[in-house]
Amino acid sequence: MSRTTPSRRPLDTIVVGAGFAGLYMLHRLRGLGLEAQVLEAGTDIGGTWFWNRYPGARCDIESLEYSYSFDDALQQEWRWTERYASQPEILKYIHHVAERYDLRRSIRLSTRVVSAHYDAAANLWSVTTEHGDTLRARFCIMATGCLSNAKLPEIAGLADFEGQRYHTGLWPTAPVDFSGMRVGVIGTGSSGIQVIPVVAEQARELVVFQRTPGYSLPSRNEPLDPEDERATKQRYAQMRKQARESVAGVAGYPVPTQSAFAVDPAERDAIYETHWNAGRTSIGRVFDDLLVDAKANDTAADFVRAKIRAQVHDPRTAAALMPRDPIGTKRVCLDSGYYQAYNRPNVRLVDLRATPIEHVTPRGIRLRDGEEVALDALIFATGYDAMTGALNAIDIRGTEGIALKDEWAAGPRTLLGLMSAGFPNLFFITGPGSPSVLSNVIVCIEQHVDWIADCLAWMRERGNVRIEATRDAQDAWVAHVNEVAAATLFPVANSWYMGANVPGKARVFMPYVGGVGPYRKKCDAVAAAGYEGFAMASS
Ligand code: NA7
Repeated sequence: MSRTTPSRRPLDTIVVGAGFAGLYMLHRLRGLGLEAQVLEAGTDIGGTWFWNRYPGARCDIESLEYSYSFDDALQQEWRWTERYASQPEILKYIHHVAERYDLRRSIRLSTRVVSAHYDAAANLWSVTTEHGDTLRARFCIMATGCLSNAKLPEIAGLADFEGQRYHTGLWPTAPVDFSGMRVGVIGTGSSGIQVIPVVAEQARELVVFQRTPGYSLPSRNEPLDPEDERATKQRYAQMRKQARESVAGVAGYPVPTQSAFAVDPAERDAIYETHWNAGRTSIGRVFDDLLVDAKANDTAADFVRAKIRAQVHDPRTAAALMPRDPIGTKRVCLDSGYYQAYNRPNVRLVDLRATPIEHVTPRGIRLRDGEEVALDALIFATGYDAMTGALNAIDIRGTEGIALKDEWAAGPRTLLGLMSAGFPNLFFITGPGSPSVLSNVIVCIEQHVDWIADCLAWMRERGNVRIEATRDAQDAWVAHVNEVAAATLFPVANSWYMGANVPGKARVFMPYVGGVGPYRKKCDAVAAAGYEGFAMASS
């Protein structure tokens, strides 16, 4: 690895993506004296927080925790204004970080990567962009995000619609005003639940097309109290440590130690009530059997269903909004006035289980019962080809030209979510097989970036230039990931964790459910044992 490389010679590293992961990776690589080029498809940095600028977009992890921890001066000096930060504020933070560490000079914007091919003879990755130019580097690091490949629904006639069209994950940079318009929203996951109450206030009419109702709890978002902020910042080191050792990357969620049936029903409901009032998604983790025992899960699910029912005036709408999956097997949402939006006279819910969409027409949506819902604008809050979508969108080829897409046809195969056998010197940040989307992802991003940076430093000290996951270690890790998932209720739901939202995608539980803290320990142990399970080479 060279420390200074003329631009036409191969780089040390290419990083794909300039979101939270890519930016911190760049900072760490610079710290090691490695030359890095970041390639970013967007017209600006920010990743998820660049693309998801729909009205109401907000983080569902508290701002004091959903932020970098690598520099105490940064975390002490940055001031968050709300308990849960809005998209504009998070993007402002990301811009601040880029300026503060002078990152922009190594980032090429508006540059989508179309292929990444490993040249075994040269031990280099050739990365080609949409503009046709090719860069070469010893290491290629995918910071492409878990939820970055936006997905449109498979509905006939989509292209015929003559009104305005938006996807929450590809929102335009210019503000959109829905005043006076008839707007349709398809999808009621986190994004739909956030966009619906805001658009309901603007639009003349809002029609929500719901396929599967989810669980949402009130966020109880509020301005950050300066005293609370000061107190939190005083114990930041301890809080960050707790988050790193926790199950979900968030401090203050003690690991549950008792069954939902260890307490009587009145006491249980009182406990649920406390969590309902806390403005967090902790309700699904109160007891140790909620995610493994369907009957235990029902006690929490029934509690939340009753709360939903109580918020919605029209009994038919309330009934259609009742979720049926076990609570927690799809991401539990936090909202600001979602259920109340259905009490507005200009908002209507169409339950697609009862009345499916026949097709989209130039003027709206025709339902199977013959009604045509007239619309001026359609918002797709239909999610992502999650976890593997952004990687499979790039033609990634490893040794002997094998395609990552083919290797992963029956589900992603990685060692620790960090590398895949057959693809030397290619790293994934928060890849499938790591806790990633089941956690406060910033904690996992920092952990992966640090692990990769330490690994590169370790290799350089020993003159190693090549690292690859071994098949045996990878097989064992994939088996472990599947085994822990199979012991939970997660595989029961048709979730994007399972690839169930993409027709033809293998139904495999992709993230690692073993917990952020235990996972970190495993990664650290592997590194301490000289990167056990990874093969290294010095030429
Ligand atoms: P999600 O959570 O994948 O939600 C997508 C929603 O769109 C969900 O309600 C889907 O229903 C619905 N959907 C998808 N396809 C269709 C079709 N064809 N017809 C009707 N409805 C459809 O994506 P989000 O963007 O809300 O959230 C993703 C993550 O981002 C979230 O977990 C946070 O981590 C941040 P389904 O449930 O599949 O029946």
